[in-house]
Amino acid sequence: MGRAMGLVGLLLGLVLVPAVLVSTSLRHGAPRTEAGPGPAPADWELAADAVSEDSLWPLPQWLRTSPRQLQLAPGRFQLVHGAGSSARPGCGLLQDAFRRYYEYMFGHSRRRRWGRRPLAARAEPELSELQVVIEAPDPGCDSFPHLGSSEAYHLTVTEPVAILKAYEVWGALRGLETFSQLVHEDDYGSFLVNESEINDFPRFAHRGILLDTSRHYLPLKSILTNLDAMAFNKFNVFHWHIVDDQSFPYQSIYFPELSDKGAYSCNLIYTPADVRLVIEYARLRGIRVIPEFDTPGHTQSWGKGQKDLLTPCYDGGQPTGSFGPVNPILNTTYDFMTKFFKEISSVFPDAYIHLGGDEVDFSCWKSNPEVKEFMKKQGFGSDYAKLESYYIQNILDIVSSYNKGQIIWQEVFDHKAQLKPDTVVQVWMANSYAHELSSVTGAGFPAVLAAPWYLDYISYGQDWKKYYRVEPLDFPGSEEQKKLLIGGEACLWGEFVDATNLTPRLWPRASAVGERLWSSRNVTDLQDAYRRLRNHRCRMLRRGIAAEPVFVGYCAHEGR
Ligand code: CP6
Repeated sequence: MGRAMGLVGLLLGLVLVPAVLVSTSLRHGAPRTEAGPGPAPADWELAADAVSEDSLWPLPQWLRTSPRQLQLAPGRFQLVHGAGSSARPGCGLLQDAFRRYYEYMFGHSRRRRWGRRPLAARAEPELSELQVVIEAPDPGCDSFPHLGSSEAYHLTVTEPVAILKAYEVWGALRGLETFSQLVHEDDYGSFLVNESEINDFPRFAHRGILLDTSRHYLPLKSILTNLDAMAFNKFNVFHWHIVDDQSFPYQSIYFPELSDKGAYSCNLIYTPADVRLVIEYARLRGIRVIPEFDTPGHTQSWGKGQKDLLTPCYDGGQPTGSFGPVNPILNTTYDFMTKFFKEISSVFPDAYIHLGGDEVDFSCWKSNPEVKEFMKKQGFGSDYAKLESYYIQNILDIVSSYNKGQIIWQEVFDHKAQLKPDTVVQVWMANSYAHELSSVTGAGFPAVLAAPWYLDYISYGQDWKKYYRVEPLDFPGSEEQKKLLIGGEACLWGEFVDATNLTPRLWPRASAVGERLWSSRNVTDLQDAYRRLRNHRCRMLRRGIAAEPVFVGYCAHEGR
């Protein structure tokens, strides 16, 4: 197959006049400028001639496209390691990605046998290969992505071969996604790509999606599908809010009773093998898995399988039989947490663990006489935020001793816990989040913004625009402070979400967040975004993601 392709490539090269890039359009994260004169088509109308940049999402940082198109023959086109790449064919991560992206580009066409013109019927020269070159001495095929990973890549699509250069495999994954987005199928089943050059890198290093598997269990399949969709949108963090009040689906190795008693049912759990599968599936897509084990609040389900972990609540001097947050005054609590987080630190390879710390209700602590006694002894007075900080600092120390970094919700910072210098503070409260970002970064802590992106909230109309319009760096602060905002997350809390509605609720609304966190600050043209987002949504559908419609219209592949 490789030799045949070489021959055809050579023939095409001889027959066709080698054209220079005729008229190029240049974009530097700026809105489309090449729209012709005359009235713009109604925005639900399909453009007559698709070009590669019509469906790029998120928009690359720098891109130049030519009207000159090349043709790809599914039977001959190959994704290969380029000369000088440090990655070998033994790089499983890239081999897997090559297979995936070949399928995304051409896979669906095999089901359509009729209506395809032979390659020769089109005049376009052929693009025979995409050569992928990894430039770092160690390509990172067997490593895990991390906050400091390079996701930058450079892509040139010119006759007869396209070249994708990246420092590490993570950039190659992002570049493969972009390349696959450039390739489009015309009405006759030919695959075309405009000659292009792209230089791209993310604006923010942390671009996350939060899924909640406690309020409703999410089958493995839903989680994996979502990881696919994340890769299509260049997200790189899966924030797994795995347990909460309602259920404890994480099957612990040291403490199996937690899920035996705390899961909704013995089938609705994530076994160690399930967790390994999620982590590996994510890794192959350049996605980090950050588990959240939220304490001391949001822990009702923990109490079922771990005696004396939660604080007994009192009323009129008597225990009521109900329980509050984790009991912060017992040594047994910290013995448990030491063992528990030892397990978590080894099961999850990411350098960070999310420790929660949000929404701690003090009423039960206030009712408990032993807690009151402890408060007195510690000199906390009646300031229960001090007790909360005391607890969290102990947990932070435990987790640090396992060499893990920590992420916490904003209240832990607000309540003045002593935090290690690199503790990441996640800002979730919608009221005055800009001010909060100022305080957090002003105190020198890295921050992740979630507040404007609660996608479980729904309303009539195109609310993606609201998410898209957010400018994360619009908060008062110095240049140094701005650098401390490492990214953001779109959150899908699970109270009203399970496997039946997860995908359409999240996509393509989360795509708006994806572009805001990846693309240049000046990519703000809503009309241009609308046009690209509709095409991007149709592509997600073709790739098996049941993304909801952006607005009225149809997808070209529908009905096939
Ligand atoms: N669950 C947990 C939640 C929320 C938080 N933590 C939450 C609170 C308010 C809104 C949305 C979500 N459901 N564990 C807060 C981070 Cl508006």
